[in-house]
Amino acid sequence: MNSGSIASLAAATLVAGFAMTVNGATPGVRAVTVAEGVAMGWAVAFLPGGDLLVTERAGTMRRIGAGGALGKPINGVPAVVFRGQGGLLDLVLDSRFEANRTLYFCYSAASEAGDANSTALARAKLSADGTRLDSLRVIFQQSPMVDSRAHFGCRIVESPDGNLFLTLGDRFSRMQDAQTLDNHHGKIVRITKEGTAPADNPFVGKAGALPEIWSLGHRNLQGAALDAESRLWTTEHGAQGGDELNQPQAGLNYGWPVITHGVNYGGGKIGEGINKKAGLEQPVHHWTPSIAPSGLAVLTSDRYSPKWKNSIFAGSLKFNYVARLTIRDNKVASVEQIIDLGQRVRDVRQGPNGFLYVLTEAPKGRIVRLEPIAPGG
Ligand SMILES: [Ca+2]
Repeated sequence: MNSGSIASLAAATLVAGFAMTVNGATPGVRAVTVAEGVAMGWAVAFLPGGDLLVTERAGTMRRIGAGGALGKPINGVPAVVFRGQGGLLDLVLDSRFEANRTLYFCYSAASEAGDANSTALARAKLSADGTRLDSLRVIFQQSPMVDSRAHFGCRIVESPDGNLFLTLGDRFSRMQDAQTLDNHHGKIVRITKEGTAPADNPFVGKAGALPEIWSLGHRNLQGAALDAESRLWTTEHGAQGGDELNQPQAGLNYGWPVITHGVNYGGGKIGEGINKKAGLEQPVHHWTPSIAPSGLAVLTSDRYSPKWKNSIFAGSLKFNYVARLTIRDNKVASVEQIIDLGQRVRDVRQGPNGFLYVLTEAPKGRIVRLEPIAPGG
């Protein structure tokens, strides 16, 4: 027997191992470190061939090669507002990256005068040698810009129709804006890869409404992912309590700050202190107390227990764990904490190989791959 078939046999044994889950208990996972030393990382993306790209909030984007070595900062990243919660934030590759080398990233960008800022979405091409960004173009800028250090939102998702969803926070000081359509605060927008509003967006043609808006009434969304049926799921931070999982649909209002399951920091009700109202959507799930969710993935692979397939995985900044949620009839049927990483969890993604990857946020953060532990193994 050659070593290749021994490896195959070992892999087959591992698969058989976790398929034989005892008494229906959830098999555990272990965190295998892929890279360490990522400084306040925000997002991780997967290049063809197995390398990773990572963003660091201070404004650097790096390639991580086999063996976990962090590359030098990639040239051509625009200046970011590295202040408060701002900086270089999300990053995704175009679905046809292999052919077009295109990627999208979002960040907090300053106004020309430097007195205000907002979330910008840029498109660029990664050079063939991976050392620089070419053909950079800002395709969207959240409006209006305000002087705020907080609530940039900033998760990007490409849907199969080729449009991009971008989540946008309420900027903290402008929470009431989340209820009106004349601005991008507290919104999810849906745009083409050129930054224009698709003709079938819900508020196209409505007087006074910005045509990019997909949904409204959000606070600060830092998790977004599509499920196997290409439906968008998002998580957002509440105030004190009231973090939410939503499945945002075209034109609907998710309530902030009129309704919330949270309260102000230190106590005290928000607005009228109500958590439901006709015409405003309830979250699919809310966390009270807050977990501070960031990073979201819907598992579509068969790498783990069959029970995990189609589960939603959300990172917790506050408690350093990844939460697994199962959905039945569009309601959360179960929630569990699957792993404690000892550092704030900023991003959770499914890699092209089907494994879940987690990025922790720390001065020396890590990227880990979650691997199933075979019972007894
Ligand atoms: Ca809500």
